[in-house]
Amino acid sequence: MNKAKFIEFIMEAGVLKLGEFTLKSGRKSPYFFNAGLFNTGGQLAQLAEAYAATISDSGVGFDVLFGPAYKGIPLAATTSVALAKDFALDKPYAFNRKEAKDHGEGGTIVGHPLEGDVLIIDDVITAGTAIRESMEIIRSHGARPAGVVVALDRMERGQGTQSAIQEVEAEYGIPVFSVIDLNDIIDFLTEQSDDSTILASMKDYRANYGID
Ligand code: OMP
Repeated sequence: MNKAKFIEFIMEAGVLKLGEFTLKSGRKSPYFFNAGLFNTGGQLAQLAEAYAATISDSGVGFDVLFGPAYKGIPLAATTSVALAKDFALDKPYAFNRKEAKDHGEGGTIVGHPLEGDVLIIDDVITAGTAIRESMEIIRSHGARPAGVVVALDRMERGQGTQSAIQEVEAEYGIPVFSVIDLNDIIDFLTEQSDDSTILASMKDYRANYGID
């Protein structure tokens, strides 16, 4: 699926919405990507295929695919299926519980133990807060982060003047890959949409919160 087809897909699924939204960071955004709204098997299959293609194209080496709770759980599960079926890459996967269990199997990690090089799969990076939490989980299990793959890179400034993704790459020495980024959405809207107000607010947002 190329980028334009992926953007059509997420708009039709109601996952990418245009309007007015307040983000976790407090920023007011003219668009929002809600991965929780992928809610059919067919949609998950298409989404997983897009993540798997991005991982395969990146060539990143890893031992375990890790999806942080909650939204990362179906992403890790379905993407590992797509990697095995479509890309002959049968990799272990894992996710965490938010609450530790003190009986039965115990612990916070479900699936394969977090060991070796761990590729994180998540929905969106804005300011990088959620991704840093995943890094801590991986390190606390004695494993190493190998990289991050997200559906959408919002291309926003992180804690300093660089983008959140550049900061994560520099701080942890790992690559970050995305299926699409904000520029892809703006390019798509430039070609498809005749609503110049939306396009203008997207560009304003990029000018305010993006990097130079
Ligand atoms: P950071 O932790 O700032 O990188 O923001 C990423 C998280 O914000 C995601 O994991 C979501 O919980 C949420 N989010 C979205 O899901 N979609 C968006 O378009 C924007 C955000 C957000 O609040 O920044």
